[in-house]
Amino acid sequence: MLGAEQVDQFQREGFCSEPGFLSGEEIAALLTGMDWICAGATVASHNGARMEMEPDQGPEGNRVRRIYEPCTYYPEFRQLSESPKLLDSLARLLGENLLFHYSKINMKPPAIGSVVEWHQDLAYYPLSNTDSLAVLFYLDSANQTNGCLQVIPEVHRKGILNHSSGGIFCGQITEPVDASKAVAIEGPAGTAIFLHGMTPHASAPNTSPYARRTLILGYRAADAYPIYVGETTLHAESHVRLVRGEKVWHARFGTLAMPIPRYEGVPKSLYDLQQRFREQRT
Ligand SMILES: O=C(O)CCC(=O)C(=O)O
Repeated sequence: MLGAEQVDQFQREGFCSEPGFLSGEEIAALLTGMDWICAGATVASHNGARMEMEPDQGPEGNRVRRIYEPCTYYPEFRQLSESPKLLDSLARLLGENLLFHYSKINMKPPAIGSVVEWHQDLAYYPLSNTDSLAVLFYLDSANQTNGCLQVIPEVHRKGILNHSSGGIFCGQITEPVDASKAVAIEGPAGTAIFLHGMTPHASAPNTSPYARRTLILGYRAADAYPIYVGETTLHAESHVRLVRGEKVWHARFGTLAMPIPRYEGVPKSLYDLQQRFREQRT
């Protein structure tokens, strides 16, 4: 379970981490599950409702970029999302009434793994308050050559930065970001990073020969209610479930403004939105 120093760091800096959170056995079981999910998938033939392929490969290319919502569809992932050791840590950061929010696996395959541009997660799904976080589990050792997570500390209480251009949500921060303040979070496989939903974060493309598979689970306080922004809200909320404590039948409101993302069509993912913005700029 997270200790007092880590809880303090999370509150002060907007993130903390715990190397060794997952055992070798747990990592091996999750990787076996991922291999099973990805088996046989190619650009030309894959289940687009369950995964997204890396774009820069031919029709027979088999490198997966993202697995969608593993904790909804596959029992070994769901079990982790409800494990007491994880929920005990989350309760220290978000309180005793906890909602599971979403899950994904970013595969960052060797040599091709896509960039993730600077963004704050809460810009994607505005809530009535900011008690929301993601836990990122490194399933491979992660460092700067294979695109470990980078964060900008101590800005998570300052509000949502601009993620739009011409009034349309771009999925990334569109104002200048001071990347000189960024901290790269390197760590061995099994490291868990607890990332506040307002903390700007990014990761570089994977140019190394080593994968950087990362399982990401989102949680929020049970009194953080979603602000309806259209179909994307309904889709996201279909994965939400109470994992600890009780449902809370009032919404708690924070004082920060929550910008409402406006979309052109329904985007497939963060990668899709960020790619559209890169194309728009060139
Ligand atoms: O995979 C990463 O490096 C970051 C993931 C992320 O920020 C996201 O998927 O929202």
